[in-house]
Amino acid sequence: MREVLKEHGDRKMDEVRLQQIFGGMRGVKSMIWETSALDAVDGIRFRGYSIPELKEKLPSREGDSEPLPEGLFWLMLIGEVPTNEDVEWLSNDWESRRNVPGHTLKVIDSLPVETHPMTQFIVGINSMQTNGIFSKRYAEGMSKGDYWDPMYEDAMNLIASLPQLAAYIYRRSYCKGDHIAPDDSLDWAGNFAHMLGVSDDEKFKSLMRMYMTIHADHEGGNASAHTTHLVGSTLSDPYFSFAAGMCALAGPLHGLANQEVIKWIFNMIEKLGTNKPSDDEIRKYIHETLDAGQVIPGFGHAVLRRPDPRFMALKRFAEENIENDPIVNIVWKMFEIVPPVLQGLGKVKNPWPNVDAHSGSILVHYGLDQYQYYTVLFGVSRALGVLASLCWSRALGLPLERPKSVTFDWIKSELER
Ligand code: NMX
Ligand code: MLT
Repeated sequence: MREVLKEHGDRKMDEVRLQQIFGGMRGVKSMIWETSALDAVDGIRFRGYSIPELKEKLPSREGDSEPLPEGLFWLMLIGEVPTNEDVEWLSNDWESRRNVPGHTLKVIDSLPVETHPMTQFIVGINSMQTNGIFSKRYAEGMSKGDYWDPMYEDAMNLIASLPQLAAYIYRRSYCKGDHIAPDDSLDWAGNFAHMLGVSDDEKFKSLMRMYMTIHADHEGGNASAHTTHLVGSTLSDPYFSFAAGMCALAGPLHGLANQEVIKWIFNMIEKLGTNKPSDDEIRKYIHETLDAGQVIPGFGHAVLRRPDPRFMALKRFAEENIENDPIVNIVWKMFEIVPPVLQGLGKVKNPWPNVDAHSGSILVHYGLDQYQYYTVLFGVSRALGVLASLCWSRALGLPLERPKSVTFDWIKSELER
């Protein structure tokens, strides 16, 4: 990195147009992110591997064909496809690191039980910062060259603890606090499914493994990754940085869209009085939503210009494992009906479904119909990518992020020049 910068540091890599300054910085190349890269047409690649390639190459658990998220984390952090032994080591390492402190459970319990699960999740993560090693080592006086080490320790400890924290929130919110102890014979995602206690069907564990894999990373510019990166660049530790990223994920244009999709479908079913709406009924409901000045959740994307490969992976899972489910059927009908309607508006750059359009329908099928919880699932997965990247940011010694803002007067004066 140093050599390349020394030789080519002033090489132009991009230019910024006025519409990008006002338009949420779409497409402006401005950060380095090694764990994954997003192509507008082909979608996400993790260290060069597409989602179908991950399914083929990453280790899976005996009796299951879905990849283990441990394997993806290894690939993102190290850049190599792990062996079965590597993944087993990582599973055991996370198991030994799992530690949700008692005071975190108390802090969560002190919130009203109807508190949105994302609020509970973010409060919980921040309260676990007392476990932080980076901040302690920094306070003691640590050399810059050592930053990556406690960063890695915090990232690993946090990832190890997130399923238990998240499951605690689920059981507290929806199961009268009847908590389920971890089963250490299971892998990270399988154990998460077990602690949620939603379904005894082994396929639910399989779903969680693939869900935790496909949501893990979406290059660095998305709001949750970018927020984690920005906050981390101040040398805030992984607990603070990831909690900040989760605040970004909780927005309805980002991760919260997964709950909005099922809310939208449930409202439509209630209004129509049937869970088998006709195409015309769905089309009419879509127009009503648009006429009310609202977006169709789960459709569109800031970068993608084709159906999201994560949507297609979930569709493949549903086709293989679910037969004739009313909510899944509605999602498939929407895949046909929504894009031409959005295209007809003449302003939507991507009319195709994103990951959030499909994920909820499969969760409902297995009994997880408390849609306010869905973004927590997305968040547990997103930890894998953003925390692997945070380790790299400290290892590379990337500086404080501090782009330039301008005033409208400055822009007008530039235009007059
Ligand atoms: N329904 C209705 N209108 C839409 C939609 C949609 N699904 N998607 C984009 N538009 C509108 C958008 O609101 C904007 O309108 P206006 O000019 O009146 O403000 C116009 O189309 C142009 O927007 P785009 O440039 O196509 O999209 P942009 O990059 O600004 O935003 C999203 C991307 C994802 C925020 C947007 O497509 C959206 O709001 N989608 C619905 C929410 C959603 O599914 N979010 C999840 C994204 C994935 N994730 O998990 O984070
Ligand atoms: C994501 O997974 O972060 C979303 O698809 C949003 C994005 O990439 O901008």
